[in-house]
Amino acid sequence: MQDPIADTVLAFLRDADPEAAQIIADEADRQETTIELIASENHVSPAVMHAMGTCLTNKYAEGYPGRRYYGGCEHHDHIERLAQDRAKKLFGCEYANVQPHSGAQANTAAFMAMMQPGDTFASLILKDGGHLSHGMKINFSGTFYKPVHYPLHYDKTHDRFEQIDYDAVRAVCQEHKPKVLMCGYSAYPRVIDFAKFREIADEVGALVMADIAHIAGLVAAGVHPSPFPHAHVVTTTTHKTLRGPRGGLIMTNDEELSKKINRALFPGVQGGPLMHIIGAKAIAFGEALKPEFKVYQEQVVRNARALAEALTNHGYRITSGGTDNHLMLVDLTARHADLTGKDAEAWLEQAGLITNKNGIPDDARSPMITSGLRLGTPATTTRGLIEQDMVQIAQWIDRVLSAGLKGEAELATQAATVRDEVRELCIRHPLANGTPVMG
Ligand code: DSN
Repeated sequence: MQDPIADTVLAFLRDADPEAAQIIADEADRQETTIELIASENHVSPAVMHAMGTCLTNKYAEGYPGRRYYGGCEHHDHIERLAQDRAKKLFGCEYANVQPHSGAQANTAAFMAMMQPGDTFASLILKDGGHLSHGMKINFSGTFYKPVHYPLHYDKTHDRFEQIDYDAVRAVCQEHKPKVLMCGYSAYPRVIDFAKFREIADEVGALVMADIAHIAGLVAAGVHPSPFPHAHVVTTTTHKTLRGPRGGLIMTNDEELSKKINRALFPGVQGGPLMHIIGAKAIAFGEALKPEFKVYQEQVVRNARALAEALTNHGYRITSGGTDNHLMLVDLTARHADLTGKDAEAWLEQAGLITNKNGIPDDARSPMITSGLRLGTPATTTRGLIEQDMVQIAQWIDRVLSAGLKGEAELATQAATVRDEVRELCIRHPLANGTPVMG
């Protein structure tokens, strides 16, 4: 790890608590020597990493800057305002709440600000690329509110096959008259037409909520269209493409909604904010405002395209025919009818390629098995990998999966060989703990 502070921290922890230190060291080694292809993960910079380990964690700061329930919050007010100001500049909006502990908590507060329990909202169902907080039955969103779902286009002959079908969105909204129309997804590889969502919402008197957790970094860099000014409320996580600490963020241009959001989040959903995380958010937003961040995000998208194309050349099918953003869904059954996401995830992990199984649209298999893999390029790009490396990764993926289909012995041999090659690539592209080495 090219981060002397991390090494010093680990040495200190070895003295303080060798047992915990060893687990952390093992995880650092895992991250250093494997290729991270999970679309929602990234490697933060040393500055973001170490801000999380500062004295900001020692303080209760319930409330908001200038209106706290505890004394001694002067510096916490400053850091929270800094994070708010940078978030507003980054996304071009008027109000930002930087306190959500996570994207799901951000969504909970956004729902409470816009709806009463029992109200109807429209969203994409989890199995088609949505999120559990977009209406899953056992989640708060499906328990306390009434979700109705718009489908993807399932007609293979349609030019929007496996993409958002805006006519279907309109039909669902006209039938159910939702209070909120949600867009923004966890496994959707195409550009989202926020203006179209607003047009449909206006027709039925709904508010638009955009959950840009996955594409926030692309949006911040101008590599994906912005949900502003179309969405009434925008939620996101801060740790995916945005490459900040694990956490959430809520934004709006509407003053009344901003007051409702603030009340909903605290005291409605959360107590004391995680001020060390808010400090790290301020630093991450500062990094994202720099020109290098745009260069990084452009490479993320180029890498995703290169990986999708290379996998297609190996006989895999990329759902919707490709990707416009940082992720893709790979239909494994196009390569071999018996391939499942569950096996592929496990086999690839043996070779040091970290992925997650994921349902594909209209998947016949259960979420614990799946016919697909979700792959993303934010973390590999942070590591400094480029298009030619994506071609290599696609070849590794195919070698491992082809061997797995032949049997355990073939898999063990091939996975071990690929594991060595992966390790060698990782050594050539060490993690600077988030400092990207472009090109
Ligand atoms: N669990 C996240 C993901 O992997 O996409 C969504 O919150």
